[in-house]
Amino acid sequence: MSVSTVPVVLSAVEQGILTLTLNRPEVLNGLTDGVLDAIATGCRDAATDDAVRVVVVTGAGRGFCSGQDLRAGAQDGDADIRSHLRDHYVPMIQAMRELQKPVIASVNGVAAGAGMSLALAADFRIAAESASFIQAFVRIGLVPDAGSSYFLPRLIGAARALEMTMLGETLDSAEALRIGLVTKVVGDADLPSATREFAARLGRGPRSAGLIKQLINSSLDNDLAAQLAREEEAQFAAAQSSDFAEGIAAFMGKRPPQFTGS
Ligand code: LHQ
Repeated sequence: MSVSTVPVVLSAVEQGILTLTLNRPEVLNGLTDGVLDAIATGCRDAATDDAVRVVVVTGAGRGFCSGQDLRAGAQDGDADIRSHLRDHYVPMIQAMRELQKPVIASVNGVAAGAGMSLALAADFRIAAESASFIQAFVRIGLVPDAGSSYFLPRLIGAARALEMTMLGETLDSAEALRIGLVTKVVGDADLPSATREFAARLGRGPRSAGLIKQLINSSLDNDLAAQLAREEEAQFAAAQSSDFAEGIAAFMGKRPPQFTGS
């Protein structure tokens, strides 16, 4: 038996942007434990790495991510879906959400099942024209997992979320843009440069950007009183940052600020 040494997720940092590329193109980047753990680790490491200001997740080849690798599951004889979700899917989704830095899904092709969940857990989705989105779970008799049932109604409303998850139909990128599922759609060849440009803009942001991510995400689960308390906490933290001092100095000096993310 030969063991492949090709990494299932490629990792590269360039100009403050950490790009995690799912690298199983022969199965449209189907998810294995190794892939899930590598994304989780990449996001956790990014939290403490000052060289990383933004994380991009994308796929090698013509697919973004086809969801759980259905063949790997069968091979492993992995009947315990609950521990599989708890031990590998949940940590990945939480690492992406808890990271106080922006995460962009650069959706280069089909995002199906938990592959769509992965895209939804990102803070922004930039899609190639040929990208598509499928809540494929129902097609094989399953329910949405890896956060799809949480993110989808919040992004597109309950009625549309029900339609997508119960019918399992394919949504093309134009329709995804129309209903607000993606930030922008670009030509296939332009996806890497459009992603870089968007990531670079976010990467020039201040320390408060990470706190803003937390605030907006918590607002969907909190009442007004709880959210006002969160704002107070976050504003206190932002006011301690050197980027706030820089923001004020730049305003007074009538010059653009140079934020460092600290
Ligand atoms: C694949 C896959 C794949 C393996 C394409 N696995 N090989 C589930 C269970 C347990 C625990 C946790 O959570 C979950 C959550 C889930 O994610 S359930 C949903 C799993 N995903 C799916 O059901 C999607 C399955 N794939 C498809 O429906 C199609 O491949 C899509 C619509 C994504 C793309 O269709 P096409 O563009 O026509 O490509 P293709 O079907 O020809 O696929 C290309 C190759 O990739 C092919 O292999 P082959 O050897 O024939 O060239 C596929 O078998 C393989 N592949 N998805 N998930």
